[in-house]
Amino acid sequence: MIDLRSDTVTRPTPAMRKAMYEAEVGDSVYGEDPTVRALEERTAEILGKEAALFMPSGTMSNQVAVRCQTEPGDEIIMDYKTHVHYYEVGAAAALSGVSCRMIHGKRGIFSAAALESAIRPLNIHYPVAKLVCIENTHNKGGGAIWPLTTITAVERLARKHRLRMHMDGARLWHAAVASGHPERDYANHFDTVSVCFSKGLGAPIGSALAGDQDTMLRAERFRKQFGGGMRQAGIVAAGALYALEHQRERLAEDHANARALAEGLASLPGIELDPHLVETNVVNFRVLHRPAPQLYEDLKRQGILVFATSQDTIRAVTHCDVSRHDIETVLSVLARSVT
Ligand code: TLP
Repeated sequence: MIDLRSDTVTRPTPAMRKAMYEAEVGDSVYGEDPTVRALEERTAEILGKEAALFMPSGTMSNQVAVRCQTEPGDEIIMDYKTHVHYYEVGAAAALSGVSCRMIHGKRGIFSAAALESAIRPLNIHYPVAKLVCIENTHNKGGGAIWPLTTITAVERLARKHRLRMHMDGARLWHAAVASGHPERDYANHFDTVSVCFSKGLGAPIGSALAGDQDTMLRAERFRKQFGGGMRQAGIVAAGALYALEHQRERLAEDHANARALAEGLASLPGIELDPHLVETNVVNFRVLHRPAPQLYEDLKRQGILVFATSQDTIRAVTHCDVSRHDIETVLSVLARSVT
């Protein structure tokens, strides 16, 4: 199978498994797992933050970030297709008791002006806005990278209104490699940043939330409350640490493969997409002449997995287990299947 459903499907390499096998471990809830601590320190260093906390999943990192920066009844503001709201099972409402105020951005990205119109004045009828969330790269936005100038303007406005800033950086590594701006240049603008090790970086499990010491102390309590306090987690942290040190640079290959896929797709008659919009490893395209779920089934029968994201759109994500040869195979199968 060529699996383009997501970059979450990657398998650990033999070298990564060896690092996991050999990991020194301890009870991480007591702060005694040396491998978890090493991963947290390295993550904080890369992001330029005081501290980081290892988490079981990106969803938990995001939701702990929401919980530790809001109180029930508050409001958080983000683009309407942001993972925190769109794909996290209503957790912001269920676990933090907050409502989500939506901005209709472009490919997941919104301007300071759009944020300004979403911020309501203090009034007895309105929830109090506390947090702005942005996602970089933006998953539903087709892997779009937030320009630093836009982030800077959004932050300036958020600070003026005393709002805190969270970045879902599940794929921040991709933004850094593709833009040439190191992760910390983005992270600088945020109080909290979540990152994932189990997507493009190829580790089997894990995420981290980073921020200042005080916020991370609060986050640690909510991680425990949400059931995310892990014990000998060094086994999995070792995979994440290996991924962090060895698999970041190679993301450029995934971006090149995504671009090759996009360019090939754009030349097929039954498909609509603009390859120039493919900046990282996510390729979203429209299927013009058949229902996307039907094309999905057809591809599956031919050994290719994609994600039908609606009746007429498909998402394909490149990652370390997909080669250039696989991309060529996918293009030749699609050329026969799209019409
Ligand atoms: N995204 C998954 C699905 O949930 C859609 C995927 O296949 O892309 N932030 C972003 C931007 C994400 O894309 C994801 C996963 C998460 C957070 C959640 O990470 P996990 O799956 O570790 O909870």
